[in-house]
Parts: sequence; C-alpha cells; structure tokens
Amino acid sequence: MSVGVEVEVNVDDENAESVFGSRWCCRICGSECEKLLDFGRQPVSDDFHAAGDVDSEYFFDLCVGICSSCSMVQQMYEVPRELMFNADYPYRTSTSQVMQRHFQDAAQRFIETELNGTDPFIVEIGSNDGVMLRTISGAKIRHLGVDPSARAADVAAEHGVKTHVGFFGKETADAIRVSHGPANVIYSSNTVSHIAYIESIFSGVDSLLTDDGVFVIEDRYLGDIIGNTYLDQIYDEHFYLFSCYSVREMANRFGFELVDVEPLVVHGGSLRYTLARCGSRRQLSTVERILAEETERGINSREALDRFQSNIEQTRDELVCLLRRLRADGRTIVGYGATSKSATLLNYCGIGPDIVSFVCDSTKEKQGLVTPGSHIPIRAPDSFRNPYPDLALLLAWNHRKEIMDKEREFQRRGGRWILYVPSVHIV
Ligand code: DWN
Ligand code: SAH
Repeated sequence: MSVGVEVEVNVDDENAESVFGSRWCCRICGSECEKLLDFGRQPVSDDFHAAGDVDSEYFFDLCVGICSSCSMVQQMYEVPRELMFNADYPYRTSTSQVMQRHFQDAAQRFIETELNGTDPFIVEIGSNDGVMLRTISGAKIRHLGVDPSARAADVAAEHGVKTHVGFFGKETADAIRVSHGPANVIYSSNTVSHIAYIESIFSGVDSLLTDDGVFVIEDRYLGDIIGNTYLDQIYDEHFYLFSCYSVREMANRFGFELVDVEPLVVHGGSLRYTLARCGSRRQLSTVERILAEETERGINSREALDRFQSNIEQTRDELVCLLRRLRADGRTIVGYGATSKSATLLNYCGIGPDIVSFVCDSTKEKQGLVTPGSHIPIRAPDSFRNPYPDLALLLAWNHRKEIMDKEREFQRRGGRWILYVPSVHIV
C-alpha cells in the first residue's frame, strides 16, 4: 500500500477528485486515502420531509475509502453537521426496548466500576433522549449529556437527565470543566464515528477528563459490517467505520491508549472501546486478541473493502430482482422501520413507492413524512396491520427479534419477512 503523502486538499472541494483522482487526505493522520466504495448521490439520512417539500433535500457523493497509514475507513466528503444534527433530529434511542436495556446495563456497570468515588461525574457525548443517563440520574450521580438535538434533550429532561444542547468539542469541554469540574467517565455510543472533526473531540476529552478517567466509545464494528455485507450502515452520519486497529491508531495519535475492547451484539455487531491517558491504566488482553483476529481476517485492508464492494453489488442486484418479481406477481410489500440506514439501501437500489407502498415506523416525528430521496410514505405501525401486507422488507434488521416477536400475528397469518443481511432471503 503506498505511503501516504501529507497534502493540503479540502476534501469537500469538488475538485478533490481532479487533484488525486479518487484520493484524499485522511482526517485522522493526514496520509493518503483511496476511494474504494461509491454509492453515488445520497440524501441526508435523517432529513425527513413532507411529500410536497422534497425539493430542498440535500444530496452528496457517498464515497468511502481507507487510509494508507492508519487504516481508518472514512468518507471522502463531509456533510455539514448542522444539516445532519439539529433541534429536529428525529432519531430516538428509546424506540427500542432492547437498546433501553443495553444502556441501562452500561450505566449500571459505570456506577459499579468508575463512578464509586467521591462526588463522581459522567459526561455523555450524543446523549439523545437520555436513555443511558436516566439510570445515572436515578442513582443521584452527577451527569451531563451533550447533544445538539434539542427535541431529544427535551425528552431526556422529562426523565431527569440534564443536557447541554450543542456540539461537543474543545470549546464545550472547556466550559463544562469550568462549570462542573473534571469527568471520571466520558461515554459516547454511536456518535464519535459521526464526527469528522475528531481532533476537537479528543482535545475536548483531554481537557475534561480526570487524570485516571476513561473515555468509552461504542460503535458498530467494521468487521461485522464487512462480514455481513451491512451495506446500509454506510451513510452520511457514519463518517468513520471503526475497527480495533484504527481506533487504537486514532487513540495513540491524540495521546490516549486503547486499554480494553468488548464485543457487543447491538446494531448487528459493535465494539466498546475503553481509552485512557497513556500509562494511566493497564491494557487488558482483549485488545491484542481482537487485533490478532483482525489481522487473521485481513479486516483493515484494501482487499477486504474490494470484497465488500462486490458483495454489496450482489446484494443490490438480488434484492431488486426479488422485489420486482414479487411485485410483478401482484404481491404487496411494506417496509418496516424508517431507519437512517435504509436511506442508503433504498436510494442505492432504486427502491421507491412503486415497489414498497409505505414504511411503518413507531417514531412519531417520522410519521406522515416520506423517506429521504426515495420518497416512500411513512405511517404509524397500525397501518402495518390494517390490512397486513403479503411481505415486509425489514429495514430495521438490527431489531429483528424485538420486531418479529412484536409482529408474530403477521407471520401466523402467512405474512413473510424479506431480509437482505447477511444475504437476500425470505423467512
Ligand atoms: O447510529 C445511529 C443509530 C444509533 O441510530 C444513528 N446514526 C441513527 C440511528 O440509526 P437507525 O435509524 O438505523 O437506527 P435504528 O435503531 O435501527 O432505527 C430503528 C427505526 O425503526 C426507528 O425509526 C424506530 C423504528 N422502530 C419501529 O418502528 N418499531 C424500531 C423498533 C424497535 C420497532 O419496534
Ligand atoms: N447515543 C445514542 C444516539 C446516537 S445517534 C445511541 O447510541 O442510541 C447520534 C447522536 O449524536 C444524535 O443524537 C446527534 O444529535 C448526536 N451528535 C452528533 N454530533 C454530535 C456532537 N458533536 N456532540 C454531541 N452530540 C452529537
């Protein structure tokens, strides 16, 4: 793999490709990145509009590559953060009972291991509707969420969770340090990978964390994304796709060490990374074990992404062929879960209302609007049952068990689920 060259090119400059063809500078270490995946023009995945208001949708080139030096898998173009994350951001962590239990367990573990000293304090970056911090608040432990999603923060406040409404970065961290003092734990799930300007995040963590504190990051895992062809996990918000190796390299670059890694089943497979200041904590054997697995599987390589690209194209072709055949046979098809990730699936595969008549979703903020780019109507879950469709395309596949348990009657009456990960099939 060629050694990266330190060059100054503004990656969101349309001319970037003209300078390097399909190469740009890594946002972590500045070395050269090469484009290996190209999903074409994609919308902002959580920007839901009314059917008559789609002219203002923002589109960008969804291109992904790998750094020749630190192996960070990352996007070529950065969508302005205010377009993705703002007061009306519609995602709510609490829509899944499984995720609620997952974050309650995480909070309980922090209480027992890291927040058992004198007057402890925890900060969560990307706290959303406060599902993790509700348990911390219930234990009467000092806490603060940081999230620009003001409506989600309103929901968090209803559950006793305090939120600083804004983007975490060096400036916000300095202000929190002054107002609250240092944090023993800084936690962030499915958020650090959403932030291209990672240097400001680490500068902020360095400013806010106690000398022996931990920065715990939880995010979907590149190994599972490639291994299961989760093509839809690639969208505007997921600027980085983390692996154990790339997170260790990122931590080291900003004065931290990766001291523990824990595999998680959520979101189709995630890793929980524990970072600490260099020398402040002992590194557990879990880090070397997972690094060795990644080397064995060749995860952090151009070849892995090349294989991923061909599997993505196969999934797209098989899914479109199946859906078109089912529709030609007069079968009715409904989508289940207006997920952010389905924006990539629906737009990359050209799936619109002619194939999927509507998508049902329990999030009130999404109901009555249309899916970004593909403009499929979104309705409340009741519409799924009156009457049941012949088949349902499971867009929220990461909640498969929770949803299929909830919709047992659909299958009892002969309804079938269409799944596309790890391959296209009907159950
Ligand atoms: O990384 C991210 C994760 C944490 O959440 C963010 N970038 C944005 C978002 O991604 P997502 O929208 O793909 O997440 P989910 O959790 O897969 O979204 C599930 C969707 O399905 C929600 O809109 C709620 C809906 N849902 C439903 O209608 N009935 C979910 C469940 C469990 C249900 O029973
Ligand atoms: N942690 C929750 C929510 C993840 S969705 C979960 O795991 O379910 C990503 C969240 O990060 C959104 O609520 C978004 O508003 C927030 N976010 C994005 N950029 C951020 C930043 N720079 N600082 C704080 N929160 C941010």
